Amino acid sequence: MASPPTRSRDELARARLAGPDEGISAEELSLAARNHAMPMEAMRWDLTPVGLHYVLVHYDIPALDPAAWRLRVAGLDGSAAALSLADLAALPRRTVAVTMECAGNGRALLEPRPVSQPWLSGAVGTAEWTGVPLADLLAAAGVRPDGLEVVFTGADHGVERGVEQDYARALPVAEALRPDVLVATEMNGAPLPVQHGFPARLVVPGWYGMAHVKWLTDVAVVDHEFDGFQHQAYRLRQEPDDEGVPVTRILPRALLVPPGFPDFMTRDRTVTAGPVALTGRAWSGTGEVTRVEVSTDDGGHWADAELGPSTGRYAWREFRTGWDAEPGDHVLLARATDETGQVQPTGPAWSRGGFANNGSEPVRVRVVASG
Ligand SMILES: Nc1nc2c(c(=O)[nH]1)N[C@H]1C(S)=C(S)[C@@H](COP(=O)(O)O)O[C@H]1N2
Ligand SMILES: [Mo]
Repeated sequence: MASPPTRSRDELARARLAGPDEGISAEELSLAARNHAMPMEAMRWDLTPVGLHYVLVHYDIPALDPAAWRLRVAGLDGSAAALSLADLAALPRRTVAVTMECAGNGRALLEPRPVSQPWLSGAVGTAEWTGVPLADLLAAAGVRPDGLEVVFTGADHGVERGVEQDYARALPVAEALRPDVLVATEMNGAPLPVQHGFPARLVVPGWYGMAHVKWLTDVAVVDHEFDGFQHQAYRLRQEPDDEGVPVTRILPRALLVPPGFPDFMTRDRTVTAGPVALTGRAWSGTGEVTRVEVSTDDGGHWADAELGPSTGRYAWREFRTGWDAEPGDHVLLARATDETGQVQPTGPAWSRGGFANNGSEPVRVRVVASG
C-alpha cells in the first residue's frame, strides 16, 4: 500500500476528528475490543494483576520463537552484535516498578474526539519489569553509544494511515542510557506475556507507553533525529498544520478507586450515607507526586488527601481521604501535583491526536440513606 503522493507522511500521521454528532464507529469499537483498558477497581492494587494491565497493540501480536529470537544491536562505527535470550540472562539484571500509561488515555472523553483507539481513563497499569539496563547491554555487545539517538524496532508490522511500517521509536542517547531504561524479559517475576512483548521489550520509566517498544528485535545507534511514523504521530498539536511538540513524559494524574458499587450500564456508583474512605493512586513521569487533592462536589472545594509511602519513583502512589457522604448526587474528582509544580487540570486537555489528556476523571456517586 503506497501513500498518495500528494500527502506527506507527516500529514498522514495526523488523526481525523469525529464530527459533532458522530458516535463511536465499528472500527473504533474493534480497536477498543482488542486493546483493553484496566478496570477502574484495579486501582486498588499497587501492582496491577497482570491480566488487568491495559494492552495496546497497533498491528498483530507476533508469535516469536524464543530459541530463534535475537536482539540485533548496531553502532555508528559499524559495530554489531546479535544477542540471544541466554546472552541477556547472563547479564546483570534490574527490576523497576513502573506505571505505564498510553499517551491516548482519555482520548474518547475529548470533544471533538480524535478518531483512534477510543480510551476512557483506564489505559494505565503498574508492573515490576525485570531486565538488562540498555547501557549494560550496549557495552556487552561492544556497541558504543556515540550518536544522537537510539532507534528501537519491534517485530510487528502493519499499515497505519496508508504508511506500511515496522513499529519503531527512538530515544535521545542520554535518555536511553539512564540506568533504569531496561530491555525487559519479565513482568512481575514471570516471562513477559505475549501481549506485553514476549520475549523482550523496552521499558522507559516515566515515558508514555509508545516509547516502550514491545517484541524488540533491533537496537541501532544513529547520528540523526529519527522521524519515523510513530514519531510524527505522537506530537501535541492544536491545528493540523502545527509542527507540534513530541509526546514524551507522563503528566501528573490521580485516579480514584470507585467507591461503593456500580450500575451495570452507566458505571455510576451507589454508596451508603456516612463516613466513606476514598482511596486512589497518583503518578507522574515528570517528578515525584507531592500532593493529591480530592473534591466531592465536582470541583467546588478541594481537600488534601494523605499520601501513602512511595513505591518507586516511577510507580503510582496511594492516597486516601475521608468523606462524610450525605444523601444526594455527587461528583468526585482527584487531582495530582508533582515536585515540578505541575498541577493536573480538572478539565480535559485537548490536542489534535488526543494525547496526554490528564484531565480529572469525574466519578458520579449516588449517596443513599442507610437502613
Ligand atoms: N512493537 C510495539 N511496541 C509497542 C506498541 C506496538 O503496537 N508495537 N504499542 C505501544 C503503545 S502505544 C503502548 S501504550 C504500549 C502498551 O504497552 P502494554 O500493551 O504492555 O500495556 O506499548 C507500546 N509499544
Ligand atoms: Mo499508547
